[in-house]
Amino acid sequence: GAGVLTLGETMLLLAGPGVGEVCDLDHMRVDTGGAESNVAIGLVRAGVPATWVGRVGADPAGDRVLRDVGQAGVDVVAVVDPERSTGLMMKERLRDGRTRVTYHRRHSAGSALVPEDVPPGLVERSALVHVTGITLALSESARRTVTAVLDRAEAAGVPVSFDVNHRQKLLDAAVAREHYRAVAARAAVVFAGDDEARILLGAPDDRDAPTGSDEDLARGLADLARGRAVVKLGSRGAVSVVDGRTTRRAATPVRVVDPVGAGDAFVAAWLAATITGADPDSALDRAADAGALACTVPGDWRLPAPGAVAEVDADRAPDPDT
Ligand code: KDG
Repeated sequence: GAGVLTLGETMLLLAGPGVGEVCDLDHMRVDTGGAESNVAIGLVRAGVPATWVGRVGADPAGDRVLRDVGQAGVDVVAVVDPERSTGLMMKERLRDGRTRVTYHRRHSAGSALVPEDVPPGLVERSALVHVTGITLALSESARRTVTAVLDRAEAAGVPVSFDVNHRQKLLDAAVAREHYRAVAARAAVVFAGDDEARILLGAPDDRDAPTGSDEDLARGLADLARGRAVVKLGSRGAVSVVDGRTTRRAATPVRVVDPVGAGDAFVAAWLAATITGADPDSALDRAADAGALACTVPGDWRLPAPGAVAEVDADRAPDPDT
């Protein structure tokens, strides 16, 4: 296969230049972001070709999305939908250090993805298909699109990667759980935060988490999937289970500027390493380093300029959930 295929919604992103709320800010930085295109960009950066399928509106925000993802070297296969607007996301850095994300994406072009948006042959000639729980949560048709792509991948013998990426603002965990489990069961590898792993592994009528160790969570997820799982623990590092081998890594210490997108950089680096033949230990090392580096700059997929040295600050490691 040629490279990695992914699909999902990428939005225009407005972010405050520093600490402050939208109510008080005079100007915001214009950028773009979407979990799946972030992963595609990370893959290309690591030397693995990637294709992103998505839908944008016939509007300037859509133009910007297509330009950013395309200029990063990703093959863009997009439908321009004249009936709907490109989704929008705002990021504010609050005084207490937290990042607040607000979506303007209900009924957006990106959420109107349909199975026909993925051209014949595209899944079939890929080395891997990467999907996330965000697409499952966008709409019924987006969910159908993921299922159709998984059917096609299965028929063609193409492995699937699944990052849970639970977004409580889009879908309640109790509802999302069955969708996540269904996709995880068809995936060669599942990525999840510890909280997300608990959503998948908890009993359906009991939203209280199982109380196992991180390693237990990773093993539980690997059992649910086809033998491979990676649990992202933010500032506590990561644990992977690959065909029975459990690996634990501490987080790479960095000064966190913006943790959003760190999870996507982590996933991209792990997939790129694994596709190019790295062993589970070095794949986890590269993933942890990539996730940490992504925390050192604002933006969901940008990295520090080549040669820039990330400041090391052991007290401020990456946040979970990102
Ligand atoms: O994973 C980072 C994403 O949260 C961000 O880029 C936007 O896709 C996004 C989402 O739905 O939150």
